[in-house]
Amino acid sequence: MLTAYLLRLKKQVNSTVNVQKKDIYDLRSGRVAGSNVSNGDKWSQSLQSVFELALESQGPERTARLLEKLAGQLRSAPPGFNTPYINTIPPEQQAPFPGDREIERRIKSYIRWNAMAMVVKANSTTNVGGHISTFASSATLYEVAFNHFLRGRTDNFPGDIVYFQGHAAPGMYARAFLEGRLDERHLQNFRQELAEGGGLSSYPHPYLMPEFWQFPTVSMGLGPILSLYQARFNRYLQARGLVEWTEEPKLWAFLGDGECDEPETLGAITLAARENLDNLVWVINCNLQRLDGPVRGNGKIIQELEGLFRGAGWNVIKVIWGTDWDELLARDKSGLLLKRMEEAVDGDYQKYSVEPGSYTRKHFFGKYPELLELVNHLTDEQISKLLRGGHDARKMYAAYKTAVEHKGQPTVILAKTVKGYGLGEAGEGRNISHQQKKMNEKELREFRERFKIPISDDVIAETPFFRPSPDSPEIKYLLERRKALGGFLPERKVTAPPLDVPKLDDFAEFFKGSASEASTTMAFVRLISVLLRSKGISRHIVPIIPDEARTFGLDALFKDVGIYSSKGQLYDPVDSKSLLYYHEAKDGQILEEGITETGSMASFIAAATSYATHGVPMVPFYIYYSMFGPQRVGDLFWLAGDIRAKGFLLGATAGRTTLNGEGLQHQDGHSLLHASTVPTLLAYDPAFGYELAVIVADGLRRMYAEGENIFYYLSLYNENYPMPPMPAGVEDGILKGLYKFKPGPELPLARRTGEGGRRSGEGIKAHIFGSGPIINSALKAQEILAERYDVSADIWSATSYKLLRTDAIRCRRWNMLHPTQPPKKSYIETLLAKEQGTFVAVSDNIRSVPDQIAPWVPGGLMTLGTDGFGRSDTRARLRRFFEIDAESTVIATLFALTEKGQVERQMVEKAIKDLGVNPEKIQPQIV
Ligand SMILES: Cc1ncc(C[n+]2csc(CCOP(=O)(O)OP(=O)(O)O)c2C)c(N)n1
Ligand SMILES: [Mg+2]
Repeated sequence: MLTAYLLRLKKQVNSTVNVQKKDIYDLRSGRVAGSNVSNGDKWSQSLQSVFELALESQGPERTARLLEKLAGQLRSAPPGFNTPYINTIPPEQQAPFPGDREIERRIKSYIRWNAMAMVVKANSTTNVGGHISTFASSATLYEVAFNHFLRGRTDNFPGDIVYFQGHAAPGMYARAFLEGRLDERHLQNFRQELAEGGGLSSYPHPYLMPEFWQFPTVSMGLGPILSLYQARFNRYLQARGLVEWTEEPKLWAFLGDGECDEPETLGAITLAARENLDNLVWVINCNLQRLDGPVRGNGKIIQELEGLFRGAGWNVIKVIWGTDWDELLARDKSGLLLKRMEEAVDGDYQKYSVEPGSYTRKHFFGKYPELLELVNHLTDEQISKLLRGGHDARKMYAAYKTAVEHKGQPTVILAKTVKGYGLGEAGEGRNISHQQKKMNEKELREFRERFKIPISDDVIAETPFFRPSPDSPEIKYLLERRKALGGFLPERKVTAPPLDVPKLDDFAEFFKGSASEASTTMAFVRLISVLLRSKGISRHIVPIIPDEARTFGLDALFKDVGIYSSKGQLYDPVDSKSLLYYHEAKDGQILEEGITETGSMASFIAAATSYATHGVPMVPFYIYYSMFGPQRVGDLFWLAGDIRAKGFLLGATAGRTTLNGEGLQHQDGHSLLHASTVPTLLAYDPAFGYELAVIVADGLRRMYAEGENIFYYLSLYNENYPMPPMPAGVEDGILKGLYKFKPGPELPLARRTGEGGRRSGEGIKAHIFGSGPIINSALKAQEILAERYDVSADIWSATSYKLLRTDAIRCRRWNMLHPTQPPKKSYIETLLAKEQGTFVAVSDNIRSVPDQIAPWVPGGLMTLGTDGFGRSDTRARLRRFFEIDAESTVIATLFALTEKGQVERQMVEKAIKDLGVNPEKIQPQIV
């Protein structure tokens, strides 16, 4: 049947034009050559009539199947979404290059040289590392963008948002050097930030270079996913009327082809198509190599990516071949050149970039005699210099122009390059290219010749930096281009005004407490609704949820502030009649991300940096299952610190025993420890609603009124208990991490003496630190200790072990470095100095969380925690299992007292029996 169709097709088509395979490729790729326009038209008409014929006789379904089969046969690649292995933009449709190619080439060469010199120099005297080959392959991608597309910030334009490939950082520094923004000393100190006078950070780190870098990228995959959610966040800000732009900024993400193996890179690309993010352009530097070797030696990374992106709904522009190939392709009437291009795999192409032209002649063109003839007029040298698309400014310009003008879809540009381009034997196309950091004198000379750098023989071995004088045509041109495009990039400027944050009094309702039982999650839901009504900041609040609103009781917000949807709500929700219906709106305030903690973190980061990116401070509250926080997306937590994020992360359903029933994969007892590792993250574990309110109020003040570059992590729990009123004067302690919540009873001196009891004549004192809902274990233990064992235990609420620890470390360090001056005392030391007795901490987290402060607790700290895997069971049984319930806390306190000699060991044994604890029960932790 298919053959019959093809025959009919051929007959039809032959009646209008002469069928050639290349024409089929042209049609397939949408290429309609200028000179072939009429041919193309005829082709199109002919195919149209065949199509109509088929429809008429076979019906739509059968026709669709036949066409699909036919299309599959025409593709040499496996069925999918591929076009032929040629440039997407045919030469006739290529926008002319508007710049001065010669000057731009020279500028690019100087940047290449300085980027290389920076790394070589640093590694001649140190071992600090650096990369030459990434930027060497992408210099043209960046230079065309810098000279013609990337727009800087002006008074009425926020600037394009650009994610630079981390390993290409030397190129960005080298450009800033020519621009006069960095001087020789900076370049000299590349990767030597602690050198005198400062240096340059290895990669884009806003924390380290806050006036230069905006977006950290070097952990592969994070730049790409940030860019997706940032592009959507830009639309969110617009839709909510928080920004007004005469022109919309574009987002550009430059990334590596190897980086596309990261699930973070490709895992969320459908979002951009679904949201019609035509403000987004990805430029993938397809140098066919990653660190160890080829990305897809046996296949073609460009084709693989094309299929994926097209399938995901993106506009794909392939820039594979440089201008030199246009003429060869035009002369290739048989389609054989294209066939050969499609046959060769990336491993072959890598080899062609390493071997001399004679090799390519023999092995690439030589496979078919007709192709050898096609390049007869070229010398081996000329063949070796046939450019790949990503090294051709004209091709890249045309691609960028098409990309920025494209409407309705995001665009990805797949640019084929050579890794280590220009390094010659020092690394061009070699598998060792990524790690190359040194060049010998011969290699330096060759590099200099190839790029015509005016550096003389007598100094070349020192790899001096080269910067033409400020009135040279190159510098003038470069500065004029940046001026025309609005200013320099990258550049980070913070212009956000402070926010009118609510005062502590505005949270008065939380300080009164409530007799009815509530969880800290419920307290948070109440708190966010207060904030959403607080005039000064309500519009700036961004609630972010990964499909868990109902779990946390946040679905109440759906109706009130709406879920952001660029399309509004095109349907009548099934629950439209209910009070809390699923309400999507174009100006919705909630970001309901679906089941993606990675995407939600990317949204959090976009909102948390809006103060710097857009000059509009936003206050994200991202609430999620705490187990799927730093454990799942820890690298993004780390990045949030680097990027100077501000906002609140709320790890809900926290606690290895408080989240009962769910078991090992859900019950979190360690995210507080993870969170404690991020330097700018304040990690809190509040027990009561008023603590939560005090912490959030102070956080708002510090971040949004005082402008501090910090962010917050708070554990939230789902256990209900009465929320007590706030004791007087505890605000400072809440914020610093520890305060006395409930003093123990005044006990008479020993009532019992002798065997099995306490030692006579001593008032026995203990202190129990509790946090989160486990403070209730401590409170109950307080009663048992007093009633049954005559021990008076003070109960403390430990809101932040991390903050207590960092403060203590700070003081001790100062004392060490100022040994003869009066020593400073940390908060915890001062607080506990007055206290007698033994100290115990009980937590729903692993012991390492409270252990953080052990060195500063007088007489040491006995810690109880939830080390080990969780189990699904009831809270009571789980707490006994992990030995953090009231009874276990009593036993631990008594035991701690025996270590001080205040209680006889028999008393502990008795308590174990009295309280029904099995001393032979299994220990939860396993190794
Ligand atoms: C998450 C992560 N894993 C590993 C690395 C180490 N690494 C740095 S560069 C690189 C290879 C990059 O290859 P590609 O993305 O193709 O970049 P290019 O070829 O342009 O240098 C690797 C594995 C990293 N930076 N981040
Ligand atoms: Mg690569």
